[in-house]
Amino acid sequence: ALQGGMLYPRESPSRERKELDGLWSFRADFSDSRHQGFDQQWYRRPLRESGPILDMPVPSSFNDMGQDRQLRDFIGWVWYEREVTLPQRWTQDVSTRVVLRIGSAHYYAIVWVNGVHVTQHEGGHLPFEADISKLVQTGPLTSCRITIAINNTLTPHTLPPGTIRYQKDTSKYPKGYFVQDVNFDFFNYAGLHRPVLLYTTPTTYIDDITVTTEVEQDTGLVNYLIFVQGSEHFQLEVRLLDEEGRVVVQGTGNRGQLVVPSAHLWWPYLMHEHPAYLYSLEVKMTTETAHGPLSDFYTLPVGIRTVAVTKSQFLINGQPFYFHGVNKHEDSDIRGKGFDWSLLVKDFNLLRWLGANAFRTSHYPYAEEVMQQCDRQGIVVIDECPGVGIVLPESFGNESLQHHMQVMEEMVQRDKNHPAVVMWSVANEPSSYLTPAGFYFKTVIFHTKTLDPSRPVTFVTNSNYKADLGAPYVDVICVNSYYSWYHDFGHLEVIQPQLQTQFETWYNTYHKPIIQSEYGAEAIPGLHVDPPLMFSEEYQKSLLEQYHLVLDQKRKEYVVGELIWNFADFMTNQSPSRAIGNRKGIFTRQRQPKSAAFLLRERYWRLANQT
Ligand code: BDP
Repeated sequence: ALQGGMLYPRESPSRERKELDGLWSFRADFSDSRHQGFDQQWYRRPLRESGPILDMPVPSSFNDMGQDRQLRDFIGWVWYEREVTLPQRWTQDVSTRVVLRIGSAHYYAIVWVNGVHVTQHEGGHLPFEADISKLVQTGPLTSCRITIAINNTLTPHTLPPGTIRYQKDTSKYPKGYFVQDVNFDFFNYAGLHRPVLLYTTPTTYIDDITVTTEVEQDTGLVNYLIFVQGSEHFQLEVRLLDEEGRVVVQGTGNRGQLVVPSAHLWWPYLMHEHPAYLYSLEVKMTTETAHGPLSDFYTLPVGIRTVAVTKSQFLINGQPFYFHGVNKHEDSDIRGKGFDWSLLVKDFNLLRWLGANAFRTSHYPYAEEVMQQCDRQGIVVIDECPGVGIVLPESFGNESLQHHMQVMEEMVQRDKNHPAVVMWSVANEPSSYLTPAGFYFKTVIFHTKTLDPSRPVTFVTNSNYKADLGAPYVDVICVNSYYSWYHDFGHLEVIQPQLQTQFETWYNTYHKPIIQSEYGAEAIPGLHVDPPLMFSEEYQKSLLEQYHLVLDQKRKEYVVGELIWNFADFMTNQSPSRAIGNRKGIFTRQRQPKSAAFLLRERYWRLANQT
């Protein structure tokens, strides 16, 4: 299992934050060897001394920043660097611990501080940190230089997987030509995609908190487990505060159960007049050191709610929950997959306008700031790991499996305390019919359930119900289908019989609730054709209408959700079937509605008022 916690860095009386977002120095290694940065040790001195540098905003993908096609499609090492001035109290006080935290770096990252290697990390969608106290607390130093080398290359054993394909025939390709092949449908944006920051804790500190909740009649039970690092001897006090700031219950020790009479439950948005109720768990650690007493404070938002799955229902707080929502991507103009507050607020406003009560983090965990917003607004999340495009046989081997389990550990570690997260998804559309897929998914799903026994686990399938070797292990069947889009092009009349068959065959085989986890059609905004033809706004709308007829029948039985593909248009690799990205958004990439958005809006509000 993982060493150490991954609590979101919050300010408190014992903790400070220093955001490192803004302009960093940047250089892509275009050398023939693609390895010049390491050969010349670019981390040893300021990056500008190594050659020409660019300004690069953080957080952002680097790809769309310039007018340079080579940088947009760059594969290999890029270097980021930032000089930081530190407050004296961070560098002089030996009871202060200074931590560098990187929200995400896609895909593989190596980090140096003042030329000294401090950490490395594999995986483009989860945070990692390094304790840099020793480095910044030696000598009269007031500044430090942070260097991060990032490589976006994907291999059959990365998550998501990919393959580098060389073309050596010089009669057809220029010297050194190679491409990155992937089996997923979004552009492999890269860079420092999420906030980078420094934060402090005392040297004895609250390292991790795990909260799970139960409900008995109208009493809420909050189970907590706290890990402290830095000392064996400490006291812990916990207080649970309501939204008015009143203490409702207190406890002591590193584990316990807080009993909350007449608890306000965390309800999904639209399911209750006061949804998304959040308590605050205030944790206080005190210890004695050679220099006197030391305290650490951390406050964690807590939602009291339960999740359960029956043969035909998904229950939140014991009530049947129907997912009516979207699949998203972290994607927008210019910044690519870079986190952006304006985009966050706009997207959540659009979700509410739509009447969406849920989304899936297709196809990788999203920024922590997004998850916090879901907790606050009562938007239910299916939290998906970057297991997308697992289709080649070599991606089902032991090396891939070990890494997949490591990613699940990091993801559960990061997201376990979010009440909005109601289910883990370990993959999207793998070749789950291949022989090794049975053992592979059994192992990953079992591992995830061990890490977090409190939530159901699924993966999203597009295999045939008979051939799927992973389906026996999931709690909820999530199926993607594109009737009258990728099959029987233009024939909307096939949707009803095919969708009906889909639901009945899956249900009769597994007797588990089903979510239509993707369906949709492309529409180029402004293209109008009636009677509807593919790629027109009318076709997208008509296709959804046909799906809805069957969904309305089956949701009375065992279908527990529908998630449109996709919330917004998004960038993909170039191909003859993608006209500047995937156009299955009901909003454009700029977040303007297509006709289908109004149809879904009417539907989602109607569904909300029925439950
Ligand atoms: C599904 C994938 C999704 C694609 C979508 C599509 O899960 O990532 O973008 O199809 O082709 O197969 O639009």
